[in-house]
Amino acid sequence: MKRTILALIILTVLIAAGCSLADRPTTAPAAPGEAGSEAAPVESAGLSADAAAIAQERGLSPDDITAALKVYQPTGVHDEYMIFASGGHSGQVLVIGVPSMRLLKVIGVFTPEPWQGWGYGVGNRVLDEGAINGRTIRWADTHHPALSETEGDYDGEWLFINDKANARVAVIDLRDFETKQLLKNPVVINDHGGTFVTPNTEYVIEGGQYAAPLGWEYDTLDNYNDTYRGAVTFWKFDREAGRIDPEQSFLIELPPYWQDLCDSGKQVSEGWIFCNSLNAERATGGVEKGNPPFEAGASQGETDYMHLINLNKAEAVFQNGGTTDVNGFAVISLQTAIDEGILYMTPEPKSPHGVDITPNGQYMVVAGKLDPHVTIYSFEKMLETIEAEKWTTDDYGVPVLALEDLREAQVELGLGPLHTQFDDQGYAYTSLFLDSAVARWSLGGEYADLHPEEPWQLVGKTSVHYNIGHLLAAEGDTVSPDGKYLVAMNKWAIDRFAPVGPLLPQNFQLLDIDNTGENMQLLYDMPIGIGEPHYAQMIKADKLEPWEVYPEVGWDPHEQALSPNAVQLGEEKVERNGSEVEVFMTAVRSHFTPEHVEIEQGDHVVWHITNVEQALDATHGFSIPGYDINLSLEPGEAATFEFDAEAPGVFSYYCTEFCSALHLEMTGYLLVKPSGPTAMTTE
Ligand code: RUQ
Ligand code: CUA
Repeated sequence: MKRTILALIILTVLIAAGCSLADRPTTAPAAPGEAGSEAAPVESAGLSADAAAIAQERGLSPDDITAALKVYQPTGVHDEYMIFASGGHSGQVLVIGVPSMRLLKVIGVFTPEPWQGWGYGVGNRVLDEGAINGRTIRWADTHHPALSETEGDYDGEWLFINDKANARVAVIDLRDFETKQLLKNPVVINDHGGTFVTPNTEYVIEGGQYAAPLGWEYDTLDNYNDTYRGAVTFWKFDREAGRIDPEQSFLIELPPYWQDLCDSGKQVSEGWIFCNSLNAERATGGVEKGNPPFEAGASQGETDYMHLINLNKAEAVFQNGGTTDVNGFAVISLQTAIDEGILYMTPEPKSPHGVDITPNGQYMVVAGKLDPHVTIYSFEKMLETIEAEKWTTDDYGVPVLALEDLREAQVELGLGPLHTQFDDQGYAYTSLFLDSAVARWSLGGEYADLHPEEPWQLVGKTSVHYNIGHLLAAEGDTVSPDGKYLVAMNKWAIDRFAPVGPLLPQNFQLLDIDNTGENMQLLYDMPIGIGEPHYAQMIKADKLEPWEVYPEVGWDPHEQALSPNAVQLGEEKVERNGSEVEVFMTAVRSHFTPEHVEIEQGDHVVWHITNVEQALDATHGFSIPGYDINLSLEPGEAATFEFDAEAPGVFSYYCTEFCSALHLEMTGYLLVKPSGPTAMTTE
């Protein structure tokens, strides 16, 4: 009997998690034009005879034609929005234009990126900051990018992203779209619910995931309840310095409940942080020992816990020295968090995933993977309940506020609700993983006047292809969402694209949400051929002010300042000091100076190059074969790299960017003369 129940639980969870093949679409690929309602004659779209003939020949429906017209960007016309998307396992960030869905850039972050010279010479010093226990880590599982905010709105200045696998956080400067800092969390080994920022980017939040002893200590799973812990980290961002300051950062110890996603309070709820969790059962797995597998064990209970964290109080405790030290990092203990009124919890239905705060900051929206509803909690009711000291406690003594006391509404949406975004017309949008759909539903409270429907109701659903994870609307997680566009980030592509072997691309689908009511038109499919993107944010492109070229010739992008090693035209030279050789080189169309660098085997070489150009797009590359050197020198950029000339021989260095008609001539010889008696030299 017990076994049957276990089997049933496992089956339910498997199906719910989308692991069953039965819930995958098995239909043949859609025929062109199928997305359109009926095959109405193309003339109804009012096309010219030429255009109508093309549409006819390609089998395009009127809906296809409007979709095409909504996304097409004539040559030279820039996109209205820009998406910053996680690059998943690639460890990078993808930049995509909307509505065209054209890939604009892949930003090298945690992983070497040859075109940008990221990790082959100069990039190493940032990548090396991400080392763990002295081990170089050259990949990451990036999940949640976060644009910097001012008063709860994207300001276009900075971008942050987490590495779930290794609990690392990166800082990217949007003046040059380059990564400036990688940080390894010294207390936890993995994360998930990050990065998110507070409304003025004072803090970059990194939520936890799989509980473990803090500080990467060892303990057996028998002691799970006592020594395993969850965590949420608050990284202090220093805008002036353009860096996170670990000295001003701290972490709060949490019960071992597998904290999942987090979101920052805003407007009325500014100063609070909300994180959900998914294993209140504290299951420890061990299916091979006859225990329930994690997926069943962690899904037994009816509810998990949303964590309600008072950041203002936590900050005060940190500033008053109320922390302990773990691996040199400030930690607010669980007991302190309880005693100081920093931490409360409230139940949330079955294995929740996303927690998203409405633009006015008044509601926390939680979606449960195994529950067909979204649950809407009221921030005001939360404050009242805390004020009234009305709570029970969990096993660790954390105050637990009753769900009924905080609940504002519950809306039934469909199967597998995950994440929620907002628009400017009083609607929320929730991804439905199992239904493979985007649900539009109406918000209540002060939003009720913005739309014609009753508050807290499902309004419409649009099918997407397939198994959507996150979704993002234009500025859809800020205090002032734009509406207009929504992108479904689909985990499975199945039949959407021409086959490319067993590993299929993921599918970003663009939806038009610039209207009210049921109708959200699916406009475009964009295959993503790298990593597994998770979250992304969409910003109005005119909020970004990236540099066209570096501000001065000889600029060091890492320091964002003029480099002391800048080389100006006419100052090129090679200096020797014992076995130390220093090269000062310039690059300009279409030559390097010097073109001969003659050194001895065993020399240590420090090599500076400045691209002295200030013309838009006049980038040069620089590579030395055999020495793993590859740089990208954007206009004005100065770079320095070092190596030991261990291998003798003739190495032709050359420019790797097709910069001019005489690009192939942009080359030179590195002559490394063998030391000692040699066979190779003539004589
Ligand atoms: S999450 S699995 Cu953002 Cu839905 Cu990482
Ligand atoms: Cu410079 Cu090619």
